[in-house]
Amino acid sequence: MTKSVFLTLSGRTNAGKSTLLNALIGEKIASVSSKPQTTRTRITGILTKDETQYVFIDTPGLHKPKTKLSSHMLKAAQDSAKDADVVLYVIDCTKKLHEQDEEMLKAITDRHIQCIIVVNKVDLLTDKSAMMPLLLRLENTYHPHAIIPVSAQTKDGIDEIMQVASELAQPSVHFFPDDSFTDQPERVLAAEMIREKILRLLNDEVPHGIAVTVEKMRERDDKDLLDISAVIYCERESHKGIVIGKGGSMLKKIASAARHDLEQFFEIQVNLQCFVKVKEDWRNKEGLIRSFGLTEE
Ligand SMILES: Nc1nc2c(ncn2[C@@H]2O[C@H](COP(=O)(O)OP(=O)(O)OP(=O)(O)O)[C@@H](O)[C@H]2O)c(=O)[nH]1
Ligand SMILES: [Mg+2]
Repeated sequence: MTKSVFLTLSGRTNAGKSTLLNALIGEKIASVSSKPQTTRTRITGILTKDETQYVFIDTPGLHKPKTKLSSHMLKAAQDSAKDADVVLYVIDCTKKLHEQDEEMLKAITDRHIQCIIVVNKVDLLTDKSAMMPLLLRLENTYHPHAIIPVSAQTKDGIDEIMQVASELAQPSVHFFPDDSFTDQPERVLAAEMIREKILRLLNDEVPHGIAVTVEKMRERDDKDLLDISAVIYCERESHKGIVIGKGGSMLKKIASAARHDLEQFFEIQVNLQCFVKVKEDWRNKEGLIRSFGLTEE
């Protein structure tokens, strides 16, 4: 008899949801960076172990929206958690509980959604007993199904999450092929890998105003080489200069870091070409947000 369970990762921006998704499924499919609001859309990670299929849904982090794009992101995050069967609510143990944490945990509890609270980044605590007051408070206020301290970075505690998840699986068909680990199209995965490098290499507002689309992705007939051509959209002319850098140096750095990841992921040599264009203030234009695939269907 086959089983399945859908688990939605929810929590504040930067709590480590995408790092956790990658750790859970053992493949790097979601972008991770130290900048807030890294994840922009729902990302599905799939893991099939024996008879059970686990479907993890990564969502944009909870934040205070400042643009139309970030309002869409917040809505996607809130709707996903409220529609979930099981929520993995991720908290950064080095931060104070935020009012958005409290609001979301209350909404989840009120809806009787199964909730596993994942207290992340425990590797940063020298004294583990320092998180006891937080754990007690969470237990007493929200009575979650489980509270699991983990480090998504060192993978400490991942087995415990899988154990609890397996107990929540219900008899059902598998909704995805057993050998797939995401439903993201390859072009979207490739574009996200490039965007992640921009988030990591650039600062201030520049990386948040970037969208990346992959226009072409084709394997050569005559050799083992994958040609990828991507467009990096900036929201201002001045940002375009920053992305390109002096004599093209920044764009070279971005492309070379992205190529390294793409080659590892697709297990083939990659020829990556990146072009930089400007779409003035696109994060506040509904049509452009939609054209980049950043709205919920
Ligand atoms: N030390 C430590 N750092 C972590 C851990 N998990 C994530 N991080 C770091 O925290 C930062 C944010 O991680 P993400 O996985 O991008 O966080 P997120 O919750 O997906 O963020 P949004 O997509 O913005 O909602 C990155 O710099 C990660 O490397 C952890 O267990 N320990
Ligand atoms: Mg994320």
